[in-house]
Formats: sequence, C-alpha cells, structure tokens
Amino acid sequence: MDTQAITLSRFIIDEQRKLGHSADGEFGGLINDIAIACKGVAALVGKGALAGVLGVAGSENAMGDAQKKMDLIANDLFIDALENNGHCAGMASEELDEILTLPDGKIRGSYLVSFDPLDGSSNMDINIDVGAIFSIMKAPENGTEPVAADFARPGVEQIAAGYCLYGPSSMFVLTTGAGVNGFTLDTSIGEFILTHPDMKIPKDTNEFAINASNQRHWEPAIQRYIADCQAGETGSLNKNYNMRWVAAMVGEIHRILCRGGVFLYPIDERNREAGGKLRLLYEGNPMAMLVEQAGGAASTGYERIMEVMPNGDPHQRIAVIMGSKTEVETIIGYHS
Ligand code: AFP
Repeated sequence: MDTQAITLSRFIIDEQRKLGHSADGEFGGLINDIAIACKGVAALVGKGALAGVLGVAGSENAMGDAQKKMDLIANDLFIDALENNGHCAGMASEELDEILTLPDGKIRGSYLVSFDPLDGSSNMDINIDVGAIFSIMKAPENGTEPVAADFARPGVEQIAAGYCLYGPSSMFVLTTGAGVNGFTLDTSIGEFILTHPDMKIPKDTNEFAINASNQRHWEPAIQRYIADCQAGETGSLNKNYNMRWVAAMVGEIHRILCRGGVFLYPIDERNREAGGKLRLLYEGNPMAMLVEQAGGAASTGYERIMEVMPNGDPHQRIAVIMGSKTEVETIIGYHS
C-alpha cells in the first residue's frame, strides 16, 4: 500500500482537528460506520447476479415504491452499522416508514443519520450506476430518544453529508462543511483512498440532466428553460447544450461535481400534490450541501433547498434544481 495514500480515516482525523468536531473521535467513528456499510454494499453490487441480489423483494416502501432485494440488503447494512457502534442516536431511511431509534441496550451516540441506502435502485437489474446518500445532524443534546421532529430541521443544520457511488469504481464523496473530497475504494485493501481532493463545480455549464419524457407535465418556467436549451445557439441562451440522464441522482451529482452541469427534478402536474418526486431529508438536503460546498447552487426554483423548513414527514418531497451556480441562477430567473 502507498504509505502516502490518505485513507478516509486519516482524512477525517485531520478534518476533525480543523472543524472542532467532537475531539473524542465520535464523528470520525460515525463516518467510518457509514463507510463500512458502503463497502458491504459495494461488494454485493459488484457481484450482481452472482450474489443473487438482483430483482424485486416483493414488498413496497412507505411511498408505495416496489423495493428491490438490494434496497433491503443495503438498508439492513446501514442499520446494522449505525445501531452497533455507538455513534448514532436515531435514523431515517427511504426504506423505513418511520424514523428508527435504537433497540434497548444499544449505546446511543450524538448523531442522527438520514439515508437513501440504494439510490437509483431501478438501475440495479440493468447494471447501471447506483449509490447511497446520507445526511448527518446532531442528536438532541438532552439524550432523549429522537423523534421525527428532531429530523425536521432545515438542511443548513446538517453537519456533514455525502454519497457513495457504485460505478466502474466505488467512490465515497463527503463534505463536513469545509469543501468536498472524493475517495476511491481500493478493493485490494478495503480502504477508501483520497483521489479527488477539494472538488469544485465549474460556475458555467452547457449540460443539463432532466427526465425529458415528463416535458408535458412541467411548469411553464421549466418548459421555457429546456426549450431554450434545445434551441442552442439560435435561442436566447446563445449556446448549444448537451443532455444526460442516468436515473440515479448520485450519478448525476457526481458528474456535476466532476465537470459541471445542472440536474433538475422539478415539480410537475403529476407530483404537485406530493411536493415533487425526490425526498428532502435524504436526497435534496445532503446533495444540496455537497453542491453548495463545491461552489454550486441548489434551489427548488423558488427558494434555497437547505432553507426549506421540513414539515415533520421524513419522506417529505421537494423540487430539485442543482449544479453550476450560473445555470441554477438562470433557471431561478425563469421562475421569477
Ligand atoms: P429509484 O431509487 O426508485 O430508482 O429512483 C431514483 C431517483 O429517486 C433518483 O435517484 C433519480 O434521479 C430519479 O429517481 C429518477 O427518476 P425517473 O425514474 O422518474 O427518471
């Protein structure tokens, strides 16, 4: 092993000194717990059919989405890592109807973790990228058992956020409030190694990501923006655009962190009642923190995602427009 390589554990220790997180290493322990869960998922996702993890589980989550086998396995790996290491006091998961506190006898920690254990799971059976997204907040100081209201705090109160992308390589990307850093899994030693220090999103872009099949359902502002993108140099945006859609938010945001772009999952007439498709707690907020920490912007089109006051439903949905700062500001302009 390259002894100069900076492992995730070593990075977190250095980071804690800078950020003044609990000097007793609890925060670092929590990140390590999440990383262990991600390594477990990466090993299974990497085996795919050979591990018998493809296909549906035959159950549905709180939102009525059919659960894939790997959704449940990933969820169990996250719960196991967070329940048994004494750094977490409670958790919210896309795959759990309600927030989860720890069984009697388990040591409670100082942090609340909200996560989507397998984002983009509809890609699982077609061998396209999937990932995990997580958001970390402080647990109630008074040591009481967390309740849903403890998770219902705006994204600006997150103390860390990140994702793990299971792609050609598995990458763990993390912010603790001092920039964004990317780590690649070295499977030969089972360590995430710092490979993408200080990731920054280019301010400008000509690449947008949206599910264009929903065009007829979009609000006028999004209809006009996308039409102007498609008009290219002849349109009011005066430049040619490219489009990408990988159907996994983790893959979209990773691409944007690497080369810029804008990702949109707007409210449309089908999901207006529900408030959008993506979930605020474990998709919108953590990705918004990463994008802002990398110099980008994250908006609903009308307000900063991280300032949205949650309503107490752990599965609250939100419109998402995030990525290169100038482009997001342009799209906000279409909304006003
Ligand atoms: P799944 O986890 O159900 O595959 O949904 C993934 C997701 O929440 C997000 O990661 C994608 O960007 C988006 O949904 C894809 O939505 P469409 O399937 O409507 O394109």
